[in-house]
Amino acid sequence: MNPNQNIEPLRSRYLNAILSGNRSDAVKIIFSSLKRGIDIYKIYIDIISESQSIIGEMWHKGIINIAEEHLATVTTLEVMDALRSNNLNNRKLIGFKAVVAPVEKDEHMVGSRMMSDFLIMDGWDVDFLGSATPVKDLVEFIKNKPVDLVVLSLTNIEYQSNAIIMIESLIGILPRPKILLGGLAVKNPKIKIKDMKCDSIALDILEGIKEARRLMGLSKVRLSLEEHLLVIGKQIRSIRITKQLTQKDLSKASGLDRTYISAVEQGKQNMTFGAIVKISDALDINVDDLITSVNKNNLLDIN
Ligand code: B12
Repeated sequence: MNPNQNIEPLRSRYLNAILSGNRSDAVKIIFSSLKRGIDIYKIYIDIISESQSIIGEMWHKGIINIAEEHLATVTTLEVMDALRSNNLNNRKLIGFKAVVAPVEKDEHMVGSRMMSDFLIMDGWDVDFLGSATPVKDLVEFIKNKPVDLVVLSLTNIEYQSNAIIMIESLIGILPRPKILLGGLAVKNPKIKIKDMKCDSIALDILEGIKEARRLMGLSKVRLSLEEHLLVIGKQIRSIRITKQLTQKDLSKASGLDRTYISAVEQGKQNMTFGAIVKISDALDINVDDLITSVNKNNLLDIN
């Protein structure tokens, strides 16, 4: 399958699966999309997140009731469990602790759970607190354990005063954790950015992960050799599939053995520079683009 293909049919199948609470179908749709080369971030955002928004809108419009909405949401959370577990194998722990919580009274929790999963896949130790934690309890919770970063999610703009109070209370904790804010409401024109005394505000999950790292002084991400090889291998596989080439085609065009290509794509082959040039030529891309893809993709291709 071409990774750039129209994602709509997959989303529609996924939506039907979660609406009927069919966990096994939902997991199958997501994992087969992953296998076919669809980027994991695209899966989270364009399939899972979009479907959850559609489900929520159906509830808001009275098309489904709260029980049906809950069934779909719980099914999605189970799919996210499976997806996250599948992506932990090659993760390198970065040694920082984060607490992720929606602001007080905000019961929208799927977005913050996604942010939490991405942090875990990025190597963070994360406590995810589910929905609507009261300020007092959050502060007590954090006082009792050293936390490097508190990630707050604000979905409903009506609760922005709760976000402000929460941030001000967290600022008083010693040692003071860094505070990052995100969520649907931060894009709302009614948001009072200047009243939010947090350390950073991120508009989406990828920016959130980058900001989280930057706040810890990790803006320059250095990858190990294994991680470089994994990212380059995934990039080669993705470009090969986009160009509708088989491994055999790429082997023939590059003059490299098919088993070598297979090992490269799995990140198991420490390529010579000559092999990188041959593969780039065969894929009709610049060597530079292949190498710099490492910097662009290390946060996307967390697995
Ligand atoms: C699903 C949903 C619900 C579900 C929530 C289920 C659950 N357990 O989470 C239910 C049915 C419970 C619900 C209830 C309500 N909802 Co509602 N809901 C939605 C809906 C349709 C989708 C939200 C969602 O889950 N999206 C999927 C997730 C994955 O996306 P997301 O939350 O945006 O998160 C993404 C990003 O924002 C980001 N992100 C999230 N958090 C963070 C944090 C950081 C740090 C970073 C970097 C990124 C990040 O990452 C995610 C992936 O991209 C939205 C409208 C919409 N289309 O978005 C309305 C919406 C948020 N709800 C709304 C409202 C008004 C309500 C109710 C007040 C309705 C009512 N009358 O009771 C209640 C409030 C309950 C409460 N106390 O909070 C309004 C809010 C409007 C506003 N004032 O801001 C919206 C916008 C609908 C609308 N168009 O009016 N809702």
